[in-house]
Amino acid sequence: MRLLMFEHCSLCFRVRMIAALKGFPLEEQIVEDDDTAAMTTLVGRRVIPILVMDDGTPMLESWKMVDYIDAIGVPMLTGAERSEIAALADKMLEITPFLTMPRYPLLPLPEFRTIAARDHFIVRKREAYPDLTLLRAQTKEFLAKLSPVLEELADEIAEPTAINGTLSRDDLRVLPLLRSMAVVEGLTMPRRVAEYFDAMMGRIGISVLPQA
Ligand SMILES: N[C@@H](CCC(=O)N[C@@H](CS)C(=O)NCC(=O)O)C(=O)O
Repeated sequence: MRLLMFEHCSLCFRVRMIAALKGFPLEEQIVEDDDTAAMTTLVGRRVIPILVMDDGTPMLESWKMVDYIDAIGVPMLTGAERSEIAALADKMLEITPFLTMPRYPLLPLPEFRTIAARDHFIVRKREAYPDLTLLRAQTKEFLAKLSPVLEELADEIAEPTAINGTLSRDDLRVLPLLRSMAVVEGLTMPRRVAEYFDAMMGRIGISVLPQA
C-alpha cells in the first residue's frame, strides 16, 4: 500500500502512525505542493492523504484509512475514546494553524523541494492566511492562548504510552497535533505532555519536524 502525503500534514501523520504502531509496511510517497496532477489523476481533485491499495484503488479519508489498516491482523486501537480529548483537540486546532501554517514554508520539507512548490503553498494559503509574517510576529500571543489548553491536556493524559491508558483513536487525534505544533521554536509543552510526546514519537519511530 502506498500513501500520498505531505511531511507536514497531520492527517497523513495519523495514517503513518497506525501503520508504524502495527509494524505495517506502508510505502510513503511525498507529493510536492505544486504537483496537483499526482492527486487529480487518482481522485479527481486536490486532496491529501490518499491511500493507494495494491490493486491501484485509491482510498480517501484519514479515519477510514486508519480503520482499514488497524483491521489488518490484530487491532491496536482497542481503548475507548473520551469526548474530553476530542474537545481538547478541537480547542488546539482553533489556535495551532496560526502558529504552524506560517512556519511550514520556512522549513526544509520535501513537499517544498523547489521554490515553485513552496510558493505554491504560500499562494494557495493566501486567502486563509494573508500575512504569514504578521502571524509569526504574533507567536507569543498565540502561544499564550495555547498554553492553558496544553495544561488541560496534561491533566487528561493517563499514561505516556497511551493518552487514555490503552491505545485509542484519541492518540491519533492528539499526537499529530503535538507533532505539528512542535515546529514552533519556543513552544514549551507541560511535563506530562512532553513525556507523552517523547514516548509516543519514540515508539512509532517517525521523526519530528524541524523548527522555526
Ligand atoms: N477529511 C479528510 C480531509 C483531508 C484534507 O483536508 N486534507 C488537506 C490537507 S491536510 C488537503 O487536502 N488540502 C488541500 C490541498 O493540500 O491542496 C481526511 O481526513 O483525510
